[in-house]
Amino acid sequence: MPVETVEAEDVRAGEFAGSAVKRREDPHLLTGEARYTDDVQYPRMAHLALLGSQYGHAEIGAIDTSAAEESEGVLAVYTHEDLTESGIDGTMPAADPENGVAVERPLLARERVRYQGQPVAAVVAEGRYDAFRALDLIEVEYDRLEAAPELEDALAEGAPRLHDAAEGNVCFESETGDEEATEEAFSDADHTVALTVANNRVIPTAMEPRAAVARYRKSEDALIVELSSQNPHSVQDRLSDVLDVPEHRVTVRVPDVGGGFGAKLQPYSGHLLSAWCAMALERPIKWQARRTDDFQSMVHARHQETEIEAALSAEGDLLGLRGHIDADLGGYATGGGVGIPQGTAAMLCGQYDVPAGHVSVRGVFTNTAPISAYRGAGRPEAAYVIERLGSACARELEIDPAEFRRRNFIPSKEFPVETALGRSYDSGDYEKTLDRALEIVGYDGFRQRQEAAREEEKYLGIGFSSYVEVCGGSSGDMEGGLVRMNPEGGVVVGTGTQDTGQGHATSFAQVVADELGVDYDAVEVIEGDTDRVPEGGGTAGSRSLPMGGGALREAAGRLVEKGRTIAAHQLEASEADIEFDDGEFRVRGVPDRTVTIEAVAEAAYSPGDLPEGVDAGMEETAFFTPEGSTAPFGTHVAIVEVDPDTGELGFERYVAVDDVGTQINPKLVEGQIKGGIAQGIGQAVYEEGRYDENANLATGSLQDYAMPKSWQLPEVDWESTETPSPNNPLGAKGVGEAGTIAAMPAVVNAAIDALSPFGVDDLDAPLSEETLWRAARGETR
Ligand code: MCN
Repeated sequence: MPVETVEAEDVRAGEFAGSAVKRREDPHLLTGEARYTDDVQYPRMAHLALLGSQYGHAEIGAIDTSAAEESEGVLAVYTHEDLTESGIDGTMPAADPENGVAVERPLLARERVRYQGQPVAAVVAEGRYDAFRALDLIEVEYDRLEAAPELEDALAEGAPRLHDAAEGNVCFESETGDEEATEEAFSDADHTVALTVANNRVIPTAMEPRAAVARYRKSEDALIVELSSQNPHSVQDRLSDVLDVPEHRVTVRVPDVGGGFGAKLQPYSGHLLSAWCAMALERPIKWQARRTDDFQSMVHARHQETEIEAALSAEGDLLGLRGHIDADLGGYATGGGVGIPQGTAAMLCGQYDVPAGHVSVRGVFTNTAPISAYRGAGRPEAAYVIERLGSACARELEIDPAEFRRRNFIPSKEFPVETALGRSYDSGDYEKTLDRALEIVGYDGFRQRQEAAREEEKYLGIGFSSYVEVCGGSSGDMEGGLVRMNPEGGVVVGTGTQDTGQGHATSFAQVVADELGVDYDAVEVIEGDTDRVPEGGGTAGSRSLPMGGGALREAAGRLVEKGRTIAAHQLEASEADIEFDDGEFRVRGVPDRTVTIEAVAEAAYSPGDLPEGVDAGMEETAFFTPEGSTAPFGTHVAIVEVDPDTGELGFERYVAVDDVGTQINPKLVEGQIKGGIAQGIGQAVYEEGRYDENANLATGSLQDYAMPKSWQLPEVDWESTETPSPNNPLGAKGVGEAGTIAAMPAVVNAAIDALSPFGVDDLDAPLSEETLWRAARGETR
């Protein structure tokens, strides 16, 4: 049953956290009050448009901008040279991997283009369509080069080299685990099971494409950029670095965001160039990417090819894991492109107690859009590989797949643990979520039902995914939280996290209302303004609640301590005798001597009412660093039916039991899980970014790139367990990516199980009708 929402006014004070309070964001979003970046207008605002390369790999000769410059409404046309002539170097900071090469990422291509759609020139014009018209008039001399759009093209002998510094197109190599111990485990094994698993390329497709509006106030040397982003402070940093403006003169504001999903973490050429153009032309500049711009030049995600092998005892115990990942980086390495596959390698033990492991990674340049974060960033890839392998091991050893998992789970008493591949998990109880999922799905009778259905030529399959992920910040991360109580009792809170649909204004208000014992409606949440909120790390890696919530709780706790001092003075008692509960300070043992936190706040702004040595004001900022990351987990089970005559896949059942530690708002948690599942199913069944042999993007629009539609998605039976995290004061684990991480292996394993009577034991996602139809006939695509 879906979680029932409650109205905040029906929740008892002090019990907001843990209640499924209705999202306060929704009226604003549903009544058209929301204001996205493209809604931002300023007088004299001009429009920026970018010319993307039409080729995936080419040398650039002369660029003739003269006709574009003459075109109606055009104010300026720029190429890379114009940027360098203005005194900036025109590049974004290069990812600099250990054991690898750093290559520059130009804002506008210099000498060569390495993926289709790479920005080559920029036009600024009075109107948006004036700018688009002028793009067609720019003459670029391209000298086409042989392209390497696929990993195998880029790694082939004699492959075209994308970057002089990267021999064999390899950007970096890395490894994790203990090779010697792993080889020993393999030499002791009774069985080995090997699998090649491809994580298909997906293209993050938020409803709102990228956008920015930049203004420059010359007299103050101040740059103000409004943009659709997940991480305002890092954008501020990047603008300051790339444009050489001191950080304190750069303000970044984020209006409503129509989805980010990881792809809006970093600013792109269009964002940075809007700001540069605003400075150069001293006019407000708007850049609004079109859908096709986003398909071609926003980051893509996932594409990895993995060889993985398990060493097993005769009874089916995992003894060791070894593997190698070839990770597609695209034409340029982003920080995410380098970090994500290394994160995948480290997550490959999954929920299992694997005594020894070793995984190597090779990051490879291809003539495709750069790869970086997309919901889950590295963990969906790992869950897909280990959960496919788990099911393959069970099949080969003829052990029930649920039993194989249970047998190899890390026991709950072992936590915290560090895996053989170097990841720490804070807490967990893996059997509990598996057992509950099996119970809900009715696993006991399933095999008989499957058999009976097969006799009627109905092919049902069940697929398991017992996933774990690591998210929610880390001991090397920090987040700021500001809590201010105004003299009349209203509370304003701010963090450096950034809502892009997750419901932060609701859940952060729940946390702070409980800490201060005030009414939920009295708490206002601010995000997305670098002038108004403390420094922070934005929204990524499901860190906002564990980190931002942790910071706000700490700041609110300090406010209560300050309040205690003031209350002691007002109540003429010793501070040690003041108790605080439900928004009231009381003298211990004297129930009628009380003062509310609101009255204390009022006094805090009247210096005459304050005890000696106490500063005026009721405002605290805390910078929070947790003890460590959090490791949410769960089991998802899909039952699908595949029609071997048409290749059509339908869902009969989808059960998810997740554990994200303590839940602040179960409705938000449920929504995050279900939205995440939709994206995991997208990768499993529908979505794939494809290039042709000339490195042209063949899936450059929503006509060619299949996003799942609501009617194609199953109803999800969702339940949860709560194993608190010991690593943050809320006990909360991140939830924002868990559903995406879990879903894909459950669905692909289910399809393999459904087609097993046809001898199918392997399938490559996405499970298009053609793929499944061919598989039922013994063909691979
Ligand atoms: N929450 C809770 N209890 C928990 C954990 C979380 O009540 N134990 C609530 C939080 O308070 C928050 C929401 O659930 O309102 C998600 O919190 P959290 O797990 O901290 O994740 P983030 O807010 O940091 O969101 C990031 C995550 C990521 S990395 C991507 S990508 C993603 C996602 O969330 N992109 C999204 N979910 C998205 N949802 C929408 N609608 N749009 C996106 O772009």
